[in-house]
Amino acid sequence: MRYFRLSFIVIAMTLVSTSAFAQALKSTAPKMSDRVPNAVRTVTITSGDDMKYSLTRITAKRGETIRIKLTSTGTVPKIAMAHNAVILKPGTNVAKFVEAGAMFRAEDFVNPALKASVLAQTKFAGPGETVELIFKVPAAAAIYPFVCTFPGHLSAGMTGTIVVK
Ligand SMILES: [Cu+2]
Repeated sequence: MRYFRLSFIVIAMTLVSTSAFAQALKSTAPKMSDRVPNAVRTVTITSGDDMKYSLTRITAKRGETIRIKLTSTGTVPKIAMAHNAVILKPGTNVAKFVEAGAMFRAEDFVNPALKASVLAQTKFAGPGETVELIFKVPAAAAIYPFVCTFPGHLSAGMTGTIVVK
């Protein structure tokens, strides 16, 4: 009799703790609506002190959402060497855009007057840091340039394109 009572208690406790556990899981799991749009594809890019993107051509589907993760693998202090990725509207003159931002360090070297040309941008990554952006690709074929706005980096070759077919 005692044995049965004991096993009853054990089963009851197991049930309680299992449902408590399930409840805890339920409350911490993010709701679908809290998440970034589903089917986000992550594209990983690195760049070091050589001021080059590891990937300069990204192909994307119309209407898809991509996340670009940019990691700096360099060692030069951030004040002198930092990298970002700024996606620009098709047809933007990239050289002129970067040149116009050179005086705007506080604005991540993006001239506020040219903000309308920016479709998405990361923050700056210093050594070992990773930054990211989310870009909802418009539903039309186009070529979107992206560039690092840190002065001097475009002339070192730090630019690429997102090709949407
Ligand atoms: Cu850079």
